[in-house]
Amino acid sequence: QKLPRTLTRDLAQHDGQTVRLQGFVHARRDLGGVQFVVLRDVSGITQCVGSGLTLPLPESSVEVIGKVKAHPKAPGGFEVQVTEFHVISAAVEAPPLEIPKMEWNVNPETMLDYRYVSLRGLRERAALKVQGEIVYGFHTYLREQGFTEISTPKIVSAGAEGGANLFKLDYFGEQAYLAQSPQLYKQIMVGVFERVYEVAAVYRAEEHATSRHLNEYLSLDIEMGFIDSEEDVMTLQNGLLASIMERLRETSAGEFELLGATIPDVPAHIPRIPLMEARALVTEKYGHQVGGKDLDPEAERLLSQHFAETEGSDFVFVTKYPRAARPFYTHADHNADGSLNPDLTRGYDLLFRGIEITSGGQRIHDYAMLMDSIRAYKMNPDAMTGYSEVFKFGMPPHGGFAIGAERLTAKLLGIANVRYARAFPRDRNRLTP
Ligand code: AMO
Repeated sequence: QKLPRTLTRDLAQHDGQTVRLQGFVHARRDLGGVQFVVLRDVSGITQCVGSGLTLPLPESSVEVIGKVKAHPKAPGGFEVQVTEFHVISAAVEAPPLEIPKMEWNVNPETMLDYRYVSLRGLRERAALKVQGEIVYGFHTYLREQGFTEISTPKIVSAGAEGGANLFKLDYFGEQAYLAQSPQLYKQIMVGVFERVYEVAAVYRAEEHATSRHLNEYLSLDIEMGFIDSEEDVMTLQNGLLASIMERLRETSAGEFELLGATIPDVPAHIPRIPLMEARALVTEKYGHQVGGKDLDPEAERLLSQHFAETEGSDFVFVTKYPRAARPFYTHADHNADGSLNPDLTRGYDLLFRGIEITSGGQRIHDYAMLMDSIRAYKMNPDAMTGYSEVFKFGMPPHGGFAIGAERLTAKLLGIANVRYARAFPRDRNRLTP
């Protein structure tokens, strides 16, 4: 009778017993009379020691049967003394890089060129593991809050976030685009389920190669109806982030330790600051002149530094964006007397450890107001009817947000470039692997 497979992380439960392990040859050393194999499986690595073994090339998959023995210096505190060693699938050549010796920032382009195998590195895979837990936490919390998962088209006839950054494609002779965001569809779906979310890749033909932009990224989107204002959306996001961080504490402590990163505390009430005040603060306190209508990357960094120092928060909501810095669907803010302010919106961003990880806000739900906005933004109303018509049918006040999963993952783990928070990144120069 075959022994059941044991995972390397469970060796402590089998001290003194014979176990059967399967995994990859992470590292190996042949000292003549004795051979060492570091075996890597999904749960970690363990040192196996034997004699008379013919060691296959690194990354071969193997099976080891042997006795578990406490060994304080071995990874995990145990080693396996090999009695049987089988090669399951032999590597046919040495891997193009030494998996155990890879580090972030060491020859990053080479790491990406050989992503199919560099992903096997403990640090590389840790980032993706954490991202998987973030996504799982996103699903779990939102379902608890009455949200329904949706799936919207990624081949679309118009951009949702304005004309820039669109990938064009030929759709049977018609001009089509890859979706920049599920924005317009998730709004429509509020009319169906009231509270919806989507986890899916979106596409941006970003002009520049930066450490924060991908051409394909994972967007964690929500949209919710029957709100009073964008405050309700921020409150939901606050609770969601707290729940996700709680989940990471339960599931991913090892990954954070491996990467030398800490899981942030999410304040019960994440601080908020209106954009105009934020710009002024950065100039007055740090002498940084902010360009454009938004916050530039340096201003985001400084503003985050301010809230980390003064309020101990790694998160800050930047609220009340000017109209000129927001897409057409964004709801105007109200003046004190209840009238609409044409210059300010109910759009917000969320900064985390120095970078924008979210845009969100309240959307226009009134049909006439929406048509005015489409015209004011010089968009073609006839091209928008697949979206705008639904606003004739009782759309409630609603709002939502999107979190860029790679940005959140990278910032959580101290990874310098979002490309390493995606398994197979698409950037300006990269279409493979
Ligand atoms: P926005 O365009 O700000 O808003 O995108 C939302 C979030 O997505 C992430 N992000 C990116 N991540 C990696 N590479 C990129 N090129 C990239 N571009 C954006 C960021 C950003 O905060 N429809 C709105 C969201 C909403 O209001 O619901 C939208 O797409 O983390």
